[in-house]
Amino acid sequence: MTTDLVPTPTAAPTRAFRLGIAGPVGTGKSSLIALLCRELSAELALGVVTNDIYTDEDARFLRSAGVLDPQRIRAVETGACPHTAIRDDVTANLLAVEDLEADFAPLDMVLVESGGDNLTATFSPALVDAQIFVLDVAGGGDVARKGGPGIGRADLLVVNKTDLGPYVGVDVEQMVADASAARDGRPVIGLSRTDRPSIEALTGWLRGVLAGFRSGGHVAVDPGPMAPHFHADEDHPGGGYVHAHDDAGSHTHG
Ligand SMILES: Nc1nc2c(ncn2[C@@H]2O[C@H](COP(=O)(O)OP(=O)(O)O)[C@@H](O)[C@H]2O)c(=O)[nH]1
Ligand SMILES: [Mg+2]
Repeated sequence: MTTDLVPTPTAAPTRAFRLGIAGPVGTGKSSLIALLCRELSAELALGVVTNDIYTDEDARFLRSAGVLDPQRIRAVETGACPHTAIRDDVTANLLAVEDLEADFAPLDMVLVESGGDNLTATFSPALVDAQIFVLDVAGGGDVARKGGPGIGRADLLVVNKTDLGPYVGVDVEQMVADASAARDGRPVIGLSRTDRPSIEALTGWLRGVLAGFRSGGHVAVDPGPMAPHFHADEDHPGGGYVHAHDDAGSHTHG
């Protein structure tokens, strides 16, 4: 008799589920986190980590929103290169997440907001178990089609502020369809804080992923590194540097 058919028991995860929220500035990441706290804090123990370049503005916004105990919202100040803190050197973020988990044990979920300085910034799977990439209709209907690692391969793409479609001349259905096509069937949700069914689609997706994580069946997927990009160089006006991230997460400044 062999034991080949005996399933290997999967250890239940002992830490909180970590969810990253990435996307350009102003697309509604902080608002989405506030929304999730409002919707889920009665059923889940939550914590939040924000990343800002020089300030703790996102953390202050979320604390003042009154959706979560302010102590459960921690800010990481990332310095000039915020995408680095969620992908290449995640130490400060991991410490913030682990501190929250220790201070408020047991937490069910920690939400991590990216600094949002670049359209193609993605989280490292070493920091988060799953990531949402947020676009908004005000950014234009073409953005979803243009793609990038987060748009193409994040666990969920949110096309936010669908209520603004008529005002900015964007066909929301078409934008969501273009986004779905760019993602090979990965999920896309058109979201507005004023559209109840869309909020339920978001929380439904999240409950599903969380259930998968708890049963040991969830696998963190890396959307891939961001595109090479250009930073204005403050120390050398008129200058700048190209900054690339390869698969190993190393930097080249040239
Ligand atoms: N019309 C509309 N505006 C929204 C929605 N969600 C967020 N916003 C607004 O978008 C702006 C940027 O939101 P914020 O969450 O700060 O974006 P972040 O920079 O990605 O964190 C704020 O003025 C929000 O009030 C939405 O569903 N509809
Ligand atoms: Mg924000």
